[in-house]
Amino acid sequence: MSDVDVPESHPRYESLLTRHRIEDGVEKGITSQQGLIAQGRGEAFDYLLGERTIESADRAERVAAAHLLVADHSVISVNGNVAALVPGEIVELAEVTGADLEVNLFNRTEERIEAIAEHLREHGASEVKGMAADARIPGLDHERAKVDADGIGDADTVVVPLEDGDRAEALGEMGKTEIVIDLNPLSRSAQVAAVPIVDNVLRAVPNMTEHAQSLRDRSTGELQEMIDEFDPDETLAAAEEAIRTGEVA
Ligand code: PTJ
Repeated sequence: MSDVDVPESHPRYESLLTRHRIEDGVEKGITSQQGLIAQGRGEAFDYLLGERTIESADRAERVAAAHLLVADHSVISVNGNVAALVPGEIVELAEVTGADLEVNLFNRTEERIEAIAEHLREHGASEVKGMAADARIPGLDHERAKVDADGIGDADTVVVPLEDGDRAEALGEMGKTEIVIDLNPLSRSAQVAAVPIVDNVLRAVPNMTEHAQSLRDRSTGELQEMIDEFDPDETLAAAEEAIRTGEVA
């Protein structure tokens, strides 16, 4: 079934379209089979959040944009779900903030790395890292630990959407500033992030780009002040509250 088979009047139109994008991703060899399960998990949390960007997530997205603008070297990590859902949007975020793009997979295969890199290039990326895999994240088993020495290995700030908890923790231990996008505020990835963004990657990525565009002319001092004022625990608590009460927090 293709995108056009979903009637726009369907109450869950967006959600069904998203499922098809993930399905297409699996068919193209971009997304892993486990990506389908991850999508279902994400959908459940998105439903509880009212399928909207809550205020605390919008604030986190603004601070994330500030981080990307002040970073010496920022890298956006791309996995099979992100590549299927927001390929053009992630390329645009990288362009606007000067971040590198690196394919970094949980279920790593060389074929999938290459297919994702090609998919990103088709969406306008000029350079995609992740093929060299000449550095390792300490404390992780072999495949998940592979990163590029001049990419995530060297970065001071990393955006990790839909990340696995162990790797998120290990990246944090390397002293990197981690921006995590995850609809589950209780996930370990969100809990260890300097900036947890509890929002759907579909909404979070374009919103981060918009914030980056509007913050571009701010001084480093102003951006740093915004960063210093941010409290990740408050953001997570607000997301939990929104899920429990249905109130915009
Ligand atoms: O492409 P690979 O091999 O790197 O694999 C990617 C997945 C996502 C399959 C892998 O990292 C994985 O298994 O992840 P988990 O452990 O299932 O965690 C995924 C997290 O992302 C869960 O907490 C979901 O709630 C969340 N999530 C799923 N879809 C979205 C999402 N968060 C934001 N936006 C989404 N669209």
